[in-house]
Amino acid sequence: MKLFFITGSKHKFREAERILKEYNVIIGRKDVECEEIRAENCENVALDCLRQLRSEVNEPFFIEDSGLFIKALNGFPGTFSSWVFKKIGNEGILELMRGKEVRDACFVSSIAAWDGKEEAVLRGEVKGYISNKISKEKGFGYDPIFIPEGSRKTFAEDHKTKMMCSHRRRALEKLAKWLRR
Ligand code: ITT
Repeated sequence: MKLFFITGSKHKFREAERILKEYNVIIGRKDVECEEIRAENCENVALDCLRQLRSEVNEPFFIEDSGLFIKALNGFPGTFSSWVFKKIGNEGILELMRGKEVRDACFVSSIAAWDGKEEAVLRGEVKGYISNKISKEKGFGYDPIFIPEGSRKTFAEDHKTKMMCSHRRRALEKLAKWLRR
């Protein structure tokens, strides 16, 4: 079955392509816009988006809504992560976090999928911390400021670890399992 990942993000697509290949799931990319609703959690955003796109996309597909939830900021930027990143970036987040001792954060990935018959919502998350500075290594989005639990390096500094334990991997593994059901 050919499965499409509908996303405007090449980075998200590349990661998903690599991870799903391990499960013999081959994906293609399509970039079709959907209007993201305001919601407290990524699952609702992803499911609403899936339902909007079902009338436009005829093949099996999935979409993903991800977000960074920072404890000391009451979950901000959460479902607004994409917009906030464009507006204030990692510099802005570190500015908001200045002087905060509790640096816990959680990256969430919510996938909404349609296999031609049924729909499903699959969630993955990884707990961690917001670093004190932006790491210089490559990595997209919030990768240069997110340190996963049990590590001292950001996702940008240690991409190998990211590919093993990320929010995206955890949601994609559930997707692969659901497709095989
Ligand atoms: P689509 O909605 O078109 O898929 P997007 O980039 O808008 O692409 P999201 O709304 O899911 O995707 O992403 C929310 C933000 O979180 C966005 O700014 C990303 O850069 C960031 N983000 C998502 N996953 C990330 C990851 O694995 N590492 C670092 N930042 C990530």
